[in-house]
Amino acid sequence: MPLKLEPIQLAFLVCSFFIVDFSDAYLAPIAARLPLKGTPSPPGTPWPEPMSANFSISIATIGNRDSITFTSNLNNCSILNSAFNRYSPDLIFRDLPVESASGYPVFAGIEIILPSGIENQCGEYPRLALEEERDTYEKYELRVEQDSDSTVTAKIQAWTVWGALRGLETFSQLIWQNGTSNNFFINISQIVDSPRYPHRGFMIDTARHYVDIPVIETILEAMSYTKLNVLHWHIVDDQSFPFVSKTFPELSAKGAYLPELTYEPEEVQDIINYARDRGIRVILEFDTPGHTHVYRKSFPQLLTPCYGDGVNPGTPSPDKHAAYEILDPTKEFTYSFMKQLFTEIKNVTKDEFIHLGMDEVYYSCWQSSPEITAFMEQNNYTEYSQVQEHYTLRHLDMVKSLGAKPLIWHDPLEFGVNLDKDIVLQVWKKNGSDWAPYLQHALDEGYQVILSSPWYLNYIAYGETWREYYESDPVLSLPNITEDQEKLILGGEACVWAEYADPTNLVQRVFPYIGAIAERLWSPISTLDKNRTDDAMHRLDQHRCRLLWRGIPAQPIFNGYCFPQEK
Ligand code: CP6
Repeated sequence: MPLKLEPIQLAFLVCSFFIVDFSDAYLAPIAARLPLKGTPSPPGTPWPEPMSANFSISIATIGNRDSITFTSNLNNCSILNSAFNRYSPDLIFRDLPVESASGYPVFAGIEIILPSGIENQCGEYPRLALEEERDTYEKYELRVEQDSDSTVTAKIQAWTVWGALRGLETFSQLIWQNGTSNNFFINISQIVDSPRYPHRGFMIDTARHYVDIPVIETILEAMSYTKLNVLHWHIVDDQSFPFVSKTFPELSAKGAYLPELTYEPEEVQDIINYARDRGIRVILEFDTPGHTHVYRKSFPQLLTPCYGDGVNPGTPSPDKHAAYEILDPTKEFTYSFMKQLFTEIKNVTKDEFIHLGMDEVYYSCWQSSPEITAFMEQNNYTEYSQVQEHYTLRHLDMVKSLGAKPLIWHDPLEFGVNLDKDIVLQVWKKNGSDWAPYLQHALDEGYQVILSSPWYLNYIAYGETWREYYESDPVLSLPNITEDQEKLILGGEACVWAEYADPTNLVQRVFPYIGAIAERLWSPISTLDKNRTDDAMHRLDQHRCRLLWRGIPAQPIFNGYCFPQEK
């Protein structure tokens, strides 16, 4: 059967040579957004942009709702089976009846091809790919091709189950609906894809506001639509302690906002497993020695007592923020308590990394304390940074002795604390809008880094703020970066500090803007070539509509509407 063109395909074919006025019937959503800069993307364009993709204008029709069938040479793999259930007719077609369009080859299913002998991966958790694995860990090749019997099949070849999941997501994005008809199509295409960075994360903060578990699951599901692979869970902070520790139940009994607003260890593990099914790691953060005010409610002896006005002796307007929120580094009790707590955390988490915080250690309370002064004299310390170093190094050693890899915010480096080079630093600071010197500093000192400074999603502003996220590039922003330093960049994380975010606005705040960051971390640097941000706008807009299609309440990024059948 010859391959035919739909008018919309023709429009895009012609468009690559001439500027054409798109027909409203096929391109209503895009037309409603005109005039826009950049080149509109054909329907079925995936986000984030693959490393390499070749889309033919030849298309196949989807026969009916049950045409999306899966086969694999890896049998009984629960991770794959759960993915086959997720990429369901409901996800792809919502509740629409699907009708075969006559005159086209018919789509006949998806085949997953994995290397033999990797069955054990189906019982594992995703992890940070080792340097030598980076080219294959999440790589997939996706071919939509016409077979000899003239049906069309999709073949996904991958090297790990995680790569197969990425390929399935891309596959699901290739299917497009022809206008408001019940005809769905997929283009003949070849895609070879692998991420630029192995760590592509999102940080949630469940201490400033509690986030119910279904909302966390929605976030994880939507993260998988954009190939993000790390949930960094900033689970406790000054304001509340929602994690239920079996060793120290008083922490949440007194520190959670309400007894119901907590996460049992079993619930944390359920979330870890939910994430695992989507190829997402969960890294738990228990922030110390700062941001620990909440421990005062149950274990006040853990905190450094502040003197005078509670902060600085003789200071007329105390900075209440700094009062009673830094652990007491002079007491053995602090270290033995933390060892017990982190032993429990190590047993709950499945990831080799634990985030230890270490950010924003204010010295004012220590400065007010005669015990700290005596401790410094005893140890021959002349700087408060040496007190910070004392706590930091003991805590890092303890967590390493439990078999975990520490990840911390980069503050200790900025305060001159000497750290081992096996510590991964997360760079969050910026000076005005200038963050590159902080990243360069960490690289100059030889640390592996995760970048967050340009990617705070907690700000709201009138305008196209996603463009700045999109154009913030860890490599292009550092004019003096060396090749060896480039290898130290593991990736990045978007963060929502949740003082002003809770389940009423969190998902909308994050999606689809986080897509801009996800593409920066997944796709080749060529997505930053001249005017490509304008092109990306069309694709991100399409991705936002896809999120709505799948039930994620993603914010608009510009004027217009998504589905003719809705508005
Ligand atoms: N909470 C914790 C925060 C912040 C940090 N740690 C933070 C403060 C200001 C900005 C960004 C983040 N709210 N625990 C710093 C990592 Cl602008």
